[in-house]
Amino acid sequence: MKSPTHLLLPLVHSITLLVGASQGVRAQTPEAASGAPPLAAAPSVAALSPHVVLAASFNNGVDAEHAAGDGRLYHASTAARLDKQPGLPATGLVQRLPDGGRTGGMLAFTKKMKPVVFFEGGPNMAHRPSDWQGTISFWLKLDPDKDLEPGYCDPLQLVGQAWDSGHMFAEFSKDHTPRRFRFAIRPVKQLWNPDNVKWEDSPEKPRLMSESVTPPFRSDRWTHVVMTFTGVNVKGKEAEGALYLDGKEVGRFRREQILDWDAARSALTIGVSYVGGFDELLVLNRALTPGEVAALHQSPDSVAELAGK
Ligand SMILES: [Ca+2]
Repeated sequence: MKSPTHLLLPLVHSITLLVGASQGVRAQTPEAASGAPPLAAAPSVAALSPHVVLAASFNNGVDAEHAAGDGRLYHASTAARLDKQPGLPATGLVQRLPDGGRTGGMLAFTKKMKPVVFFEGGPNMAHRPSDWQGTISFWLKLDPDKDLEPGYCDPLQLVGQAWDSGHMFAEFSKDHTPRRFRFAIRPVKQLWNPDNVKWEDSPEKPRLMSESVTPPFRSDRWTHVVMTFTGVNVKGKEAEGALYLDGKEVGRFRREQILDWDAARSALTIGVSYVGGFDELLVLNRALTPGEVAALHQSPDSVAELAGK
């Protein structure tokens, strides 16, 4: 039996196509042109569709609707990911709920836990050993200061075969009230932290991350997170990262970024030490512009619009 949400996905895509077609007609008819909405000038979210490499709505299951590689969601007992199994951990500490998401179903993380939940990396994050760029988009629902347990929390990470090989992450800080929210890219450890300085004390931080000191997360609504990056893995040249919350740019950071990865062992981990709702994950193979991020934020269902093909 098909769920209503399942039926809706192609419908939404069809509407998108019809809107696009009607805009084409409108441009040729004077009476319609006078009533053309200002939206006509905004970047088209549907046009980004060819750039999607991973899309997961969690509406009909935990696996991705669209994936350039293996679209199954996995879990493993530790961050080393040596014993991966499909699906969510049997402990039930993270569950897929059939509704309550930003659209349809969602993942609900109820307690800080040791097992990690992840999609495989490589093609699912359009990994490139040189001049890598991309965009990660997802939605969170929580009150960080009430819901999170002590310690750092990374709702999303891009990791290689080992943490010290370089990584990217979205992070709630651990010692601030309110908790700060960050997007960081850190290259191989010897390049940024050979003396093993604590992260909060690192003089490199401004070049490695952007942060919001008063992020807008709330338990009664969904907040949109977008992280973009360009120029990663280019020797002698600065890469750039950017963080957006609810469609607005928080900040940018620049530094040479060399991540020494075995791409076959890379992963996109979800909900590390996280407690709250997670929904609508999209990964694209290029960095979106601020205008495209704003358009994506306005999309009522970004996964259906971009991956409902
Ligand atoms: Ca959903």
